[in-house]
Amino acid sequence: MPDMTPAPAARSFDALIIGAGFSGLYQLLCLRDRLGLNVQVLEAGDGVGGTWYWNRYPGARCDSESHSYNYTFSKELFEEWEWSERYPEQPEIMRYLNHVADRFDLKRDICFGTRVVAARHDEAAGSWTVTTEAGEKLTAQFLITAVGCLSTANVPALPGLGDFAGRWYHTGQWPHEGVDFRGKRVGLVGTGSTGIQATPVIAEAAAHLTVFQRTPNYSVPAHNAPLTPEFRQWVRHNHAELRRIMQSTPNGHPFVIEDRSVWDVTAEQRQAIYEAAWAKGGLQFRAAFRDLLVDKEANDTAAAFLKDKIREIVKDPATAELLADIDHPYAAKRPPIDSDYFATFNRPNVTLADVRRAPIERITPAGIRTAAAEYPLDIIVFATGFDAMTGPLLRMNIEGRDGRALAEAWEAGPRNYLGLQVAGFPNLFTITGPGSPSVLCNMPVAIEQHVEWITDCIARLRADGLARIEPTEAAMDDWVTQVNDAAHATLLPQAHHSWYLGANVPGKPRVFMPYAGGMARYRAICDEVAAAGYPGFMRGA
Ligand code: N01
Repeated sequence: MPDMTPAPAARSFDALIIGAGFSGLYQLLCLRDRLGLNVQVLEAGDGVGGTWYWNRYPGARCDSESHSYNYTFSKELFEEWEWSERYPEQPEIMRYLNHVADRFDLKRDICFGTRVVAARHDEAAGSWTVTTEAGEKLTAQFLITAVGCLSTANVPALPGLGDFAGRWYHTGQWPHEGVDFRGKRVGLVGTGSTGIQATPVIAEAAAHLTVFQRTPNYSVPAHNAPLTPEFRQWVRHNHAELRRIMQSTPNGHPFVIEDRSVWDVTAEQRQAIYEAAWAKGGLQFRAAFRDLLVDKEANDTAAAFLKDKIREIVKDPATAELLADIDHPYAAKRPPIDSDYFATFNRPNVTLADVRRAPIERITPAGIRTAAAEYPLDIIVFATGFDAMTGPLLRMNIEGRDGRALAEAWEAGPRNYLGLQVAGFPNLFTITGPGSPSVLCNMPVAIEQHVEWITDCIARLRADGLARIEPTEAAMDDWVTQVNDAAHATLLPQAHHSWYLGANVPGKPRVFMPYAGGMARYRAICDEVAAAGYPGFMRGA
């Protein structure tokens, strides 16, 4: 007898939010508690944390300073939380986000362990239907992606990986129980921010570590340390001032870029400035001069200083030359900061393998074979990054009006208006999507701006008795031009192997994805659009 049980009706909400990291949590709070909407968050992980839930690799730590790596929307929340170190470590960030979720009673509206596999807009109903991996369907008027920019792991398609007799891991999908490196021969592929953080920690534990370097990278010491009680007290008493600075600087950090050119000072003064910036450490190094990211010759002075530091630190001259053989301007790729990365190559149990000149040919059952040698390994760690920015959105199979796939709309690269909405995809908002400052900014600052803009936009829509909003094609075209122009006014596109350009994923369109015009300028543009009644958007009943 056929099963006559009717399919369960789709659960219906005002808004669905995908992801429970920094952005999803705050978006939930804003829509539920400020606007009074009926909201559900869908989260693939079994807990809050987003990027930080998955990236548990050894040494995982944020490169924003801790007092700026938090929400600022609540003075009370800001003042009651105390970070322990200059840069927050992954477990501490998880504690912070759990604290926020509990403090604002957010978890009751989050479905954990729920991965979204499809989202389709229904024009007649004016709603989105979201399908989960378990087959459940949920509908909502508004769909907001809070999926992060770096959440789709990029495991290189190396032949033979399936035959490897040891264990392999991607840093962005790290096992919760950790990995025991003791007595093991470990190969680490990738020298971006992740590889540079993980290398010293794995080297301490493993019998031997081989670092497979394709593109050498700059790195500035983090100089991580416990925060003093005096500093913590200063932070607690300066919420408004810190928020003001972070909201007014191009990268959303709590420091200002020096208003001087590399060419305003003598070579000796410049050297002293770089030495002081090196001694201070962190991302602030690139704030030493205002023209480091726009004038190649100015940038060359910083690049030369940093390469000299590598040669000073690394004792073996051949290894030092390989590490310092950097072919992109400083900070044109995301600049890593480290704790003893270069010094780690002085350890007797660490080897550097140059896979730019001698590429990896295949994974064998015993290890990694390059064009030059075979490296026997027990464990391979892929610190090979992410299908950044577009990857997390495209893998959800989003279909807008008339079933048009986002993947098709973005075939030649992402196109949207203000990094927030896509024509043909009504009421879909993408927090920190491509076309917004996102990864070029201290993320919580970028996230708060987007969440608050989206919240105000929905509130205005409802107050005006309207039900839908989407941008015009013309507004999108203009914004794509602005995103391009902003990138090309800087040196950023000169790093031809950068994930900002999608260059790390074979076959991905080479388009500079984030908006490089600076967070403060971007905020002003978004605010002007809202204040003017949303020109460039179509709002309707
Ligand atoms: O990834 P990446 P990541 N064979 O793409 C190499 C944030 N983050 O995870 O440059 C050999 O930067 C690749 O080489 P190449 C931060 O925004 C922040 O390190 O493509 N090598 C590169 O060396 C960061 O930028 C923090 O030639 C291969 C590396 O793998 C972003 O996340 C910490 C390869 C990937 O570097 C991503 O960083 C960590 C192959 N087939 C991450 N494929 C902090 O806050 C790729 N590579 C501190």
